[in-house]
Amino acid sequence: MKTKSRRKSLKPETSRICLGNYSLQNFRQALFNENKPYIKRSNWIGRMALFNLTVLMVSFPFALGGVILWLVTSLGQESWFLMIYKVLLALVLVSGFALFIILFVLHRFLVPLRAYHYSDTRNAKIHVGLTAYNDEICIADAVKDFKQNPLVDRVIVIDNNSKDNTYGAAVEGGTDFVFKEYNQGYGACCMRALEEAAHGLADDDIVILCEGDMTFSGNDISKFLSYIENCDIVLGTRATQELRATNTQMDWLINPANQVVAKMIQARFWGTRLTDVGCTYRAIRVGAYRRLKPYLWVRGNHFSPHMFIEALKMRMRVVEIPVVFKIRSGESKGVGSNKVKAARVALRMLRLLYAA
Ligand SMILES: Nc1nc2c(ncn2[C@@H]2O[C@H](COP(=O)(O)OP(=O)(O)OP(=O)(O)O)[C@@H](O)[C@H]2O)c(=O)[nH]1
Ligand SMILES: [Mg+2]
Repeated sequence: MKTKSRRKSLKPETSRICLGNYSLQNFRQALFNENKPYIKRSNWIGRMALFNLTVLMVSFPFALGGVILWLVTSLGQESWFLMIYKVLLALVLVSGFALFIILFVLHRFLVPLRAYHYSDTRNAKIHVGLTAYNDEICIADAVKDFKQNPLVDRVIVIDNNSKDNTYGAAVEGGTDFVFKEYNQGYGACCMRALEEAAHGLADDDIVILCEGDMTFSGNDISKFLSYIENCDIVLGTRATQELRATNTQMDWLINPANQVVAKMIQARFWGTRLTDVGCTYRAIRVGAYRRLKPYLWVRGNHFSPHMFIEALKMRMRVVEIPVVFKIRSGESKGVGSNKVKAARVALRMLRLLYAA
């Protein structure tokens, strides 16, 4: 029989929340209800911030272009040019100032900060859900990588209509369950992985979502656990260069593009630091997943930000941590190899953000 090693809590005893006669679940519900009146207000303030950031991002390059034209051509003598230039300059100054006021004054005084929260994870069960699509070449190694971690109770693989022997390879790798997901798409596969991994778990248990392509490391689970003591969702970020192999999909274009979209989401949901929008590797408390589940619907490649945008709309505590990111084994089906596909996915992510 498998024995699970006991993790040492990283927090001193004094930092525990005293629950008295209340269950942890009641306490969580109380925190959620406490946030409820501010959900609407923080969403409106966030939309105003995003609007001003958009105006700033669009007008700034034009204003810069205007300065260059003014310096190197004789357009500075034309009254129509000066008029356009003044409008652009006004847009930059007004939107920049408004953004500053919204984020650092309005937000600070109209939306209360989320209270510090701690809940023990020592007795939490941990189930890992791995996505797989024609990943015969790597899924067995990915399963073994997570199974070798003594903190993990169960590894589940979701086979998304693979044409190769992904199913057999997952079984060979020692997975506890393999499920077939017939709705095609990265998002559909992730949603099924979350659902199957959460099955039979209590609200305080933890589900880890990851890709079965060996880009991530099973050893990183302890990092997620250190932070999930204090929040509902821990997202991985692949933006930390020191933890990333060279020649991964996070190249000269994907990495900065990810960071720009992440910062736009950060402005919209001020208070949560974000640097990556496409990292599948994440941990979520099962209770938080159950609250979030009715709002998850994206089946495509833009599922990753969709999940945390919905969580942030509900004012869940979301923390991002650096994770190891390696070169993919096997063929890339996502944005890794195709910049046109990457641009399409980025536009869908932005559409989600503006609709939020
Ligand atoms: N793209 C894609 N991925 C799917 C699908 N169904 C499941 N997946 C899984 O979702 C994960 C993401 O796909 P990847 O091919 O790794 O794409 P990526 O992560 O954007 O890029 P690379 O890691 O560089 O290949 C992998 O684990 C896939 O096996 C699907 O229909 N399309
Ligand atoms: Mg991948």
